[in-house]
Amino acid sequence: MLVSSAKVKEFLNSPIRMLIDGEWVAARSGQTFDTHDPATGEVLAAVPLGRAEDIDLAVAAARRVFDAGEWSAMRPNTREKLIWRIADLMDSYAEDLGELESLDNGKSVGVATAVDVRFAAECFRYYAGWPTKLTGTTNNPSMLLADPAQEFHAYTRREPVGVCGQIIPWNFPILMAAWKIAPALATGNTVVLKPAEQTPLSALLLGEILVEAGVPAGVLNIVTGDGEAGAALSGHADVDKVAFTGSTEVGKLIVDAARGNLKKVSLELGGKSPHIIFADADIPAAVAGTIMGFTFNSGQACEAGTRVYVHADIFDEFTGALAEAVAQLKVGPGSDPESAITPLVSQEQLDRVTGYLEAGKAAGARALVGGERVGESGYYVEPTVFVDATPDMSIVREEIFGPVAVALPFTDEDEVIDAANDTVYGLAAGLWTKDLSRAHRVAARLKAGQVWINTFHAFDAGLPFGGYGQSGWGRELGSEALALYTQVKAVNIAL
Ligand code: TXE
Repeated sequence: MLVSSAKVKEFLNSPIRMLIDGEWVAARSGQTFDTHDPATGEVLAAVPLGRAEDIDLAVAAARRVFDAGEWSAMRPNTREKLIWRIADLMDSYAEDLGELESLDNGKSVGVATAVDVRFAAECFRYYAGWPTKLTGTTNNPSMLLADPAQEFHAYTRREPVGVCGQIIPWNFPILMAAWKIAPALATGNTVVLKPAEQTPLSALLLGEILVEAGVPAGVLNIVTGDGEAGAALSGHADVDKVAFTGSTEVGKLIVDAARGNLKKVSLELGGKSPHIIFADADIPAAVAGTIMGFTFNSGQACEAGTRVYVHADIFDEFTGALAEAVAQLKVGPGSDPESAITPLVSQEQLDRVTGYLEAGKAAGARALVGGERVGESGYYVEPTVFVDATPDMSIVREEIFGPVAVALPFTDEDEVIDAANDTVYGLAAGLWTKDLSRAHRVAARLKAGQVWINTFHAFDAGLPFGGYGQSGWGRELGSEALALYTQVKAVNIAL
């Protein structure tokens, strides 16, 4: 394994530690687990295996600091400068963070640096603006039961929720950490973050950056570990809110675990997003957008556009051009700038995706391009487009989380809207057309938290993201995320 960043070399050559109450510590049990390089399957590092006892310590620290008001009562403009400093430090360490992300997750170094790390820094910068802008309202209550002569003055305050447990996945490790930490800190909460066991490293380097920026001890705690640590965090009686990104299956477990103290829950779960190509679309642009839609991050994106509905009049032309372009995509390691399709994150994910490829073929679908694993080492699969599929097949209904799409023909607008909405999910949708009226008409009828028109995967820190249906609860990013991390208090004074 070749590492060019001196910072990453030093990080990997030192014992990996978790961040609890401002200290870099091993797990209480002393146990570790291995994280792997997806390009080769080699062990990258041994990481502390945090368990319930470590979560307890982290929650106690976050609680103490929250209750002391050390963070929430900090002047908003001081908090703003501090969060902005995190973003600046991320920019200055972008290449180190990008390389570490690529090593741990498998994604391309260039993409990790230019997209994941940059967007993560932008997320901190966006939320740095909010502490100085959090306001309540003044109200004019009627108070029908009170003495008509009595006057009142009422107003609302926006207050932090408290200790936030945040559990994140492995597909965009540093970005998901930023989406969670930035709004929580901007609104005065304290945090216990549990990164995914496949990709725990970049969150720890981000933790170092927050410490360097001057975030006080105990405000951000990071406990590495697997689902056991996640379960301990989501079930913890002293955690006020849990934010989760991951599978719909685990999302339901989080809801169950949160019952004990009725902690607030926000969830960003799976998807099976429709991507609709109308007959009047700019075909070369739509082909490129479709490829981006299902292959970005090797398809390991919850919003991936994997159900490609193509108007029957252009179906053969479009899928022919799509297959030709997909066949040109280079499959290779994240360290090679030419690689368009990098390895999947783990052996488990490789097995899951190849299982779907086999299920698709067995059900009678045909791989127009791709359809196989690549090589014997590393977790690579070919980018794949299925045709001849029917709506009941697992490749049409279930989230595959690999570079796999299925193309299905349609003939009219109502029919394709019904097909697009025929899913338990509702995270995102895309459509390609030059007809402005149709674009808005269809966008309004798609049951998805995010609709892209003539583009796909276009994110902005100021635009809310989240799902309809079983894609989740609540919206991250934008001003909407403030609602996840604040409570509103009404204060009413008899004058
Ligand atoms: O996810 P898990 P997995 C989908 C995608 C993928 C599938 C499985 O389809 O193929 O999920 O991936 C923690 N209590 N997405 O198994 O298990 C776990 O440690 C609390 C979509 O990796 O949901 C990790 O930190 N936490 C998705 C996090 O949950 C628990 C991104 C996510 O892991 C837990 C990832 C428990 N009982 C996968 N069990 C998206 N929405 O982007 C595990 N965890």
